[in-house]
Amino acid sequence: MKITPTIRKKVHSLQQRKGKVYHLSHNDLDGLSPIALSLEAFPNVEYKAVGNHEVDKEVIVLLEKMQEDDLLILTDISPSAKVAETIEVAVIAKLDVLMFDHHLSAIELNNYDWAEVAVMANQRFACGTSLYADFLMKIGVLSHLSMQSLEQFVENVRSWDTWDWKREGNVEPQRLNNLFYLIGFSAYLELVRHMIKQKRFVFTKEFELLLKIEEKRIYHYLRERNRYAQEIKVDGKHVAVVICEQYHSEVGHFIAETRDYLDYVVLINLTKGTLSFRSKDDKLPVVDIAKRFGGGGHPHAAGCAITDENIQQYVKPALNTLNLIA
Ligand SMILES: [Mn+2]
Repeated sequence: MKITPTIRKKVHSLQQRKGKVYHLSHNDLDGLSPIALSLEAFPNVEYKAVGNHEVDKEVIVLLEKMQEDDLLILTDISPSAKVAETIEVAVIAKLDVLMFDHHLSAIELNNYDWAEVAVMANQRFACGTSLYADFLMKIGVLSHLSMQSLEQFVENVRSWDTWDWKREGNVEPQRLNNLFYLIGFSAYLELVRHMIKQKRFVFTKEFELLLKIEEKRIYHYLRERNRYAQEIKVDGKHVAVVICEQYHSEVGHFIAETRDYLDYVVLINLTKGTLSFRSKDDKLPVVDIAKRFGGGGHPHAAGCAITDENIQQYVKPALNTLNLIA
């Protein structure tokens, strides 16, 4: 994001409590982490973390609520082409919006001045948090934090979200994500805001114990989900489908690794009404399938809402686990 005098002026007036920051972000680790940074950078922040299919609706609500002094920040998510056009109209009519995303499916939004979509930055995979942190640091609103701790934190999130941790054999990012799931949104925000003010980004003994227990539980959950995964054929592709209400990235990865012959894996979250598609780097890009159902994401990690069409294709076969239980 190019830091223009207009952006500088806006940030300065927001820091003087003139106007409000509305921060809409993704509801995962890479979505919550930018919110923690906003809460440190600005005195008046209203935030919401949502799933990909809720972005359009929420953006419209916020644009209607916003006043000229306010700023809308989007991180790790992007609106549809249609709602992006609605944002552009609002921006021309004097509302301020900034968006930071790293999903390839949003790359065309770079045509708008208010959007920065980068899959890579500084010769590495980028994430929503790293792009937003770079912006906030450049503009100088995080100088009260410990730079060493902040960098460690952002790198953990980046490494987690891009799977670099797996390639580099670093377990710290995974542990941060485990803790996030364990303690929930608000406790995570509180913890992160505390930790980025410490000299280094390290967990207390209590959190270490919690993590140890959770790691054991995840170990069993992955194996259990793999056991329940049903293999089906969809359009000639070999697919595994399974109901999965938590740790869907890990479950998807685990099943794809264990059953190397699969083209892709579908994780079904019935509570949230979503499908997550996962495939290994050398396999079919699943983002095209997600897009067909109105979703989006990365080439090998994508998602969409459950619809009448995909319920027949993916959800029904996953419920057919009686043969396993018997
Ligand atoms: Mn992300």
